[in-house]
Amino acid sequence: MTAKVSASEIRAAFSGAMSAMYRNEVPAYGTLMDLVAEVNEETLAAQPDLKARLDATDTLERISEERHGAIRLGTAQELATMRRIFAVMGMYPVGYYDLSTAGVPVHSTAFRPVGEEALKRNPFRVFTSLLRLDLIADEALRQEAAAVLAQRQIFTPAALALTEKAEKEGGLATEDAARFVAEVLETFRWHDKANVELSMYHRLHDAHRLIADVVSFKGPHINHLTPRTLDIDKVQARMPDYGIAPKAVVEGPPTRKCPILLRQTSFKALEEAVSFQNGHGGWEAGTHTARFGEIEQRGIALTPKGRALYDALLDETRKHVRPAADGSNAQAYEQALAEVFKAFPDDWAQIRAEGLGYFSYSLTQKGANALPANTETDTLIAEGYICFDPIVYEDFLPVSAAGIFQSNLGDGAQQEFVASPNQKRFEADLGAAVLNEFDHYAGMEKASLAACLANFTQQTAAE
Ligand code: OOG
Ligand code: NI
Repeated sequence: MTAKVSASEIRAAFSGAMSAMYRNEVPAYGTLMDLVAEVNEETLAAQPDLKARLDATDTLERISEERHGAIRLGTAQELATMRRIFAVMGMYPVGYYDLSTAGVPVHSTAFRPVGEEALKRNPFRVFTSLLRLDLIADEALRQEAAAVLAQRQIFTPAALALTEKAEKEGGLATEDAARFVAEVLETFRWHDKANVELSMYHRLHDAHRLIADVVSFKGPHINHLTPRTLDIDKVQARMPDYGIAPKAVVEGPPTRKCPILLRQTSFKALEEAVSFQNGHGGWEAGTHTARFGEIEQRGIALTPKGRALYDALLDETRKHVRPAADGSNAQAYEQALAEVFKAFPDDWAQIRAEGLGYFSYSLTQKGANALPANTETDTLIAEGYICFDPIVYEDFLPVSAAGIFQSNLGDGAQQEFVASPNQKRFEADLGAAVLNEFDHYAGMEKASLAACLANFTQQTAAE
């Protein structure tokens, strides 16, 4: 039997290939990457402590690499097949996000590596949305859109064959893995020739811009990639100097000493030339706006209690000031956000004491030398035997995601849908249940504490 390439290696190769393709397709994205690398370098130079910490826990040279991308699929079958393809790369569906409440007719999950080792090797994930034609009022248009989608095949025959092979044989050998990456990349490629006529595109677009984006094309073009920044405010502020237009506000929590969850911002999607079918076997010129670049900065994963507080504070902020798409009240929004979030503790020990966040526990030198028996965890911490570090949030936030969607659908594209989360339907279409992210973080926390305390049992047993 030939040796198999690990799923994480395939994912790393895929993430690299995707990055190269997207930079080439969207030059503004390359500019954003350069800006992110520059700001990350400055931040590390100014904060030697941060640099030392990242050096110990992360791979410093990969700090500015892509952390995620996003696609929008049209049918249940596309989603189910995508799940099998991502599984070959060690990416599994985590979380369910209903975006209907935010005026976007999709629901989503994030395919991502699960577990510390895999995340460390390569954290690349893909936010994957499924279009919900059921939210479109116009029955005739809904049927036409479904008919167009039923005609397309977004995967290459070789991608499907290699996925089957990987499933049967428990992985892929070197050559097959390389071929797999190249074939799967095809699904994410941009197509400047539309599947539909311009008149149909306009009708889809009028129903919702996102429907036009999904239905009009041969495949689910990657619509953005997202590197990690160590200072999101700085990158946001500098984007205009680099000739790229940032969205109005940074999504998520405000700037804090102890970062929580996820902050993200993007540059606005570009208008690109597209050829539409003219109905006589020829083409007619038009444009479409879909592709952009995004950046993210992550903080601690919150417990259900912490998350409820976060959601409540965000809600309250937005009751005072709703960020306008044109940026006219961006400053007022940021001020309100900072003010309201004063109610969220900004100190690790307090966040831990109040049960708001998940932490990873480890023994200090003192604890490794000798761990006193039958002692409460809090006492072991207070006396310096055990220390705790925040567990990083690896998932997404529906309000933030909606903000990213909206800013790229153009101003004035706001639309109301009846809130209709339907996780059961999504999972039936996916062909699997999504993992619950809270269970996952709680498990990591518990395991880290158990590992500390196991040390204690071993020592006493040896005595
Ligand atoms: C996905 C938007 C959501 C994020 O980072 O929250 C997202 C999309 O526009 O397709 O990527
Ligand atoms: Ni994103």
